[in-house]
Amino acid sequence: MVEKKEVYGHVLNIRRLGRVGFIVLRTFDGIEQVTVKRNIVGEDIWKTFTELGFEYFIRVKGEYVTSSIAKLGHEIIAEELEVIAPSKPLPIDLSDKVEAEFPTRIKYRYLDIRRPKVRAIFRVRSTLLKAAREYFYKKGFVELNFPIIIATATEGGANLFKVTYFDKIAYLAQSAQLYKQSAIPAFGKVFTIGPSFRAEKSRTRKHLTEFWQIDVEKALTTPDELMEIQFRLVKYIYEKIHEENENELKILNVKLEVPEYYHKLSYEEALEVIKRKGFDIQWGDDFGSDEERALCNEFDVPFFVTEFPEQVVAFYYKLKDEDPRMAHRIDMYGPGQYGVEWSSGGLREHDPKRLRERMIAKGLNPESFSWYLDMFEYGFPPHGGFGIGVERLLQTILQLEKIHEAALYPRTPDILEP
Ligand code: AMO
Repeated sequence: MVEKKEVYGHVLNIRRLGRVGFIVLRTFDGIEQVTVKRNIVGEDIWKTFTELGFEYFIRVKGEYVTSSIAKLGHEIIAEELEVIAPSKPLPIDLSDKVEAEFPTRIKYRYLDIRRPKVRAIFRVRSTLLKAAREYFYKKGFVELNFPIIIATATEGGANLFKVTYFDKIAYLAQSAQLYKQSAIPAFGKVFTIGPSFRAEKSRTRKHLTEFWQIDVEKALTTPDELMEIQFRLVKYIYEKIHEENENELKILNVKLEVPEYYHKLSYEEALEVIKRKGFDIQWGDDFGSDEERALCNEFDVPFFVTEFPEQVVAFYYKLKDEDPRMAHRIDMYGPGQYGVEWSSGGLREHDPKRLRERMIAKGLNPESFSWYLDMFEYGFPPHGGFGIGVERLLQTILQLEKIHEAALYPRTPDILEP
């Protein structure tokens, strides 16, 4: 029996050889090849074919046949062809053959996202988010949503975007930190996937001013458990992408290796590695971008750095009882050339008196955090958590040179539109 197929899609490529035409059509979920034969379609449809341009949105119907010439192994021999929506001439090439310069691609991002490569990145991002949700639901975590417009800093005083809030000043949340903690007495284990905003003029391969975090908080936890949860989560995400995005990984030329184990090193051990690589870094410094790059290049599986000096951690981290110079902060890193810091997290201080002291020591005004400090006065369980940067994780998984590629509409100090 002859199989007929009807498809809708955008014209990605057109070629004509005498009385035969070829269209590569980008459908919403793949690519189709169409052959138009003048003797089959007749004069009117042939004319429509000859007038087609790139990105015309068309409907095609015809016989669906296997073909030894067609790249995909099958093609549609058109019997009907209809233009649903024509397109202006394109300002950028959408075929993945000639990639426009980055600023031009961003200027026309609403067209750029139609490219197979870009589309593949966001299909993988969608799998990543779905897998993260699945993982936490299976483990009994409650998904919550926290406010984006807030009255105080969550990560310290700098890097805040101000918002006019009627007759007050409000800020865009730097993270869900204070709010995810506030949910601990009610739920015990929670997560949220939401946006974070940082007014940082960092023009690097790994900074955005708006990015998404997978934010997690759990009562009665330990540093080992936090590392285990993160590693299992990341492994699950890799596995799901491996299972569900074979086609996208092929388009992006990425060979995905699901990590089977992780490494763990102390802050001091990490310093040694960085120093060995020729960097002049002192105890008490946080890792700069180049130092972090050197560190990631040492590993081929994800790794954690544990226990950071007090001066480089936010006020809400718990200090070690036995050595208050050190805090229970744990960062997770992606390995290799595309490796970056994936997450920060750790145990939290839940003694309001000590929290108040930490705030003052870090130049914050405890009065601005009065509800946060007060909540710890009502039977607050010990707890900890972490926040994973979605774009950072995707950057490593898909071997993206710049984090900007992992955001549909990236926001940086230079990019506000579209
Ligand atoms: P931190 O500020 O380290 O910690 O952020 C957590 C993770 O978010 C990602 N990230 C970024 N991604 C892109 N652009 C940026 N400018 C940017 N800044 C951070 C990184 C980073 O590891 N509240 C804590 C987390 C916690 O302790 O639970 C926090 O926000 O992947």
